[in-house]
Amino acid sequence: MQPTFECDIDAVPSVAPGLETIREKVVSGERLSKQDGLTLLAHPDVLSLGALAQWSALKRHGKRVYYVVNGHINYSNFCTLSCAFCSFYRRKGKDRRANGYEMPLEEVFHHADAIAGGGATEVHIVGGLHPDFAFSYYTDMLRGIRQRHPKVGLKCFTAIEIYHLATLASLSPVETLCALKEAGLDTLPGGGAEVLDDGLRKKICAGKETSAEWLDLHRQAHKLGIKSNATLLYGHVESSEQRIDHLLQLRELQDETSGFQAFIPLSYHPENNVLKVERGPSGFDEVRTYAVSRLMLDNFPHVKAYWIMLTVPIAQITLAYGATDFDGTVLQEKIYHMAGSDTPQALTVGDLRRYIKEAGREPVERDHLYREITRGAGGVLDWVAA
Ligand code: V47
Repeated sequence: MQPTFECDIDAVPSVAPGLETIREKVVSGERLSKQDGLTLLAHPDVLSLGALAQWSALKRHGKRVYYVVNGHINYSNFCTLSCAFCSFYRRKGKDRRANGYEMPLEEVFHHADAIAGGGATEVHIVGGLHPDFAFSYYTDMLRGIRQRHPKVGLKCFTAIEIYHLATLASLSPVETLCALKEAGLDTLPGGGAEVLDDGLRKKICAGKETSAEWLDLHRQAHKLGIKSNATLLYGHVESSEQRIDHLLQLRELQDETSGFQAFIPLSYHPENNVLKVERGPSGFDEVRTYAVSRLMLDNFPHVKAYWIMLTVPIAQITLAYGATDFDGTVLQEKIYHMAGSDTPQALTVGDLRRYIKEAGREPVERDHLYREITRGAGGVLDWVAA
């Protein structure tokens, strides 16, 4: 039998010695400083971090935890970059490794049909920086899916892909975003942020846009009314200070635009790439990073548990460490599976709801804009008024 979940939001969370001042700040709504972030990251008592982050999550959303019925399309892994942490990319014509692929648009549409046919409200599309696809490949992709599935949210292309498309189209990044929006783009995923530290970027993703450029692309998207997410790739060669500085830069941009919907900590998977790290982050580091993210990013609506890379059990535990979004049914993910993730390729809605309930929370289906959804007989969608 499941124990009942009782959490009194009016009760002050109890914490280990050394965290009392931070607790007072959290409870009174005072913003945490860089030093607070470093103190939290270094603190050995993860249960205290969980108590604080869970209190903060419950204060925002009550017991509600959101999930989305979605699918991923990774249209090609050919890429002009060779990021050291990435196991997904292949250099077209220059790579002796197998598994390079690219999808003709008909194949993309076929996958989109399967995802939408399974009741999805969001399709997440990203790929490598393909060396010879034309800009029209991307706009035709969006138009084609939009025409076939007018209601499905299209969360497509990282900031890094958008810069690449801007070069292809000889447009500015803002003009490129406008053209993609006109073709059907709804929101941007949070990829490509890695760690917002230019010295480190030179080591782990040489040739990729700078931190300021990643932030500016999201700033411009937000100004155009395009909501987005942000990620942090952690648990490799970055320092604690770099992690916290990353969060502070995101928090500052969110103060300016309010355009981020969710933050996703991405734990590093070390297989099949050249960034020499013996193992990825431990379970303790994962839940600690979730809690610290929830507490530092006081202006982000959600921290998202991406079970594909966390594993389902750890993802479920992050619901006690500040996560309020459990992403998602995720049909057909490739990036993590090529980096050694052995999680399943998809979960059913029944699985997702059960995992959330087991954590003592109430599952709430959302769409790509976090509008609540109810499904009538036969899975017919009904958007609950915001
Ligand atoms: O930017 C690549 C990461 C990201 C590895 O916005 C790796 O809802 C760990 O951004 N180990 C792409 N991480 C995925 C992404 C994402 C995922 C889920 C949801 C959302 C969202 C966005 O994957 C890349 C990079 O940071 N990545 N290789 C690896 N070996």
